[in-house]
Amino acid sequence: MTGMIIKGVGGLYTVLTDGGERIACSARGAFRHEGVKPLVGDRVSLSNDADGAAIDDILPRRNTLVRPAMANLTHLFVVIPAAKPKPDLVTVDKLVALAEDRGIEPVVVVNKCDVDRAEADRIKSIYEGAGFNCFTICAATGEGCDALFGFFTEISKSKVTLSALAGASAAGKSTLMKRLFPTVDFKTGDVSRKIERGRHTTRHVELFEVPDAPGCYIADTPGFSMLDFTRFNLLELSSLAASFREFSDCLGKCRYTKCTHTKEEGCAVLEKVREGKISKTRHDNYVALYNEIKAIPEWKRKKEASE
Ligand SMILES: Nc1nc2c(ncn2[C@@H]2O[C@H](COP(=O)(O)OP(=O)(O)O)[C@@H](O)[C@H]2O)c(=O)[nH]1
Ligand SMILES: [Mg+2]
Ligand SMILES: [Zn+2]
Repeated sequence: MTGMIIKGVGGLYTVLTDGGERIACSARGAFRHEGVKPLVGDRVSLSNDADGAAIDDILPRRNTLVRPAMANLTHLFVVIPAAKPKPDLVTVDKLVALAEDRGIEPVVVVNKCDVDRAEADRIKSIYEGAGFNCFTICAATGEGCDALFGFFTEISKSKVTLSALAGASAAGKSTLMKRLFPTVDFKTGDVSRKIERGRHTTRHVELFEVPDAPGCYIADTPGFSMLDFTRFNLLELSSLAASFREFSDCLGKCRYTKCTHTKEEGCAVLEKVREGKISKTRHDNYVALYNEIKAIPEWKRKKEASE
């Protein structure tokens, strides 16, 4: 039997089998001797024996996140408030670049469009212009959410998708989760998780399937701020430009082979910025991130990467 781990607490896993059955199981496979732990999002093979069901093997992963501990993320929905709090697009572009770097499709959701519609539209045009799917919504009233929910259905039509919401505190992630899963009591979940966290310091991730979008799973990751995504050491300076998708046509066309695309003469990226074909905001944020990564001393980068 094969399936996907949708929940894991203290060595006990819930696997949703390809047949649609939920099975509680432990891990028995040889991977345990190699120090490999099954993660939420893992595709696994499992079987029954006298002791009950257990995971025999973990199928190859498409990617792994350490914090939150999960595997095989396909989409990262970056939630940006149009206002209250003021949107921080440098952080947004950091999340987007890190997702790109790991082969996770970033999708931009501009929330609170009721508070500042002009700003919501401005942000939308930046990200659509860069080549991303982008939605403007008001999670509080549900305005614009139908298009977003339609997108969930669309991406999950031919394959299982596994998404997470990321974004600044108070962007509206919890409000959106409640709209997606009106019957799930995330609040209760939060409380019990807090108690568990006090005891073991682990953070549990749980996957929920979107009603009306079979095969579309969203990770509930309470109380964490996408730590993997905000620690920047995981992205190399050399791969930053490739993580800005609208730069891709320019790469390799600059006058200098070692062009950093920040200020050089004859830079093909800067040329497109001047022509208005690449958003100045996105390029400014690229330069900000470039300088931020460059300022991390090598020893610190290595230390953080091994933590
Ligand atoms: N005006 C407005 N307020 C919203 C909207 N969505 C969420 N909020 C409010 O913004 C605050 C933060 O929302 P929350 O979902 O907790 O954000 P989170 O920290 O990203 O989970 C709450 O007071 C929400 O009621 C929206 O679309 N419009
Ligand atoms: Mg929240
Ligand atoms: Zn260049």
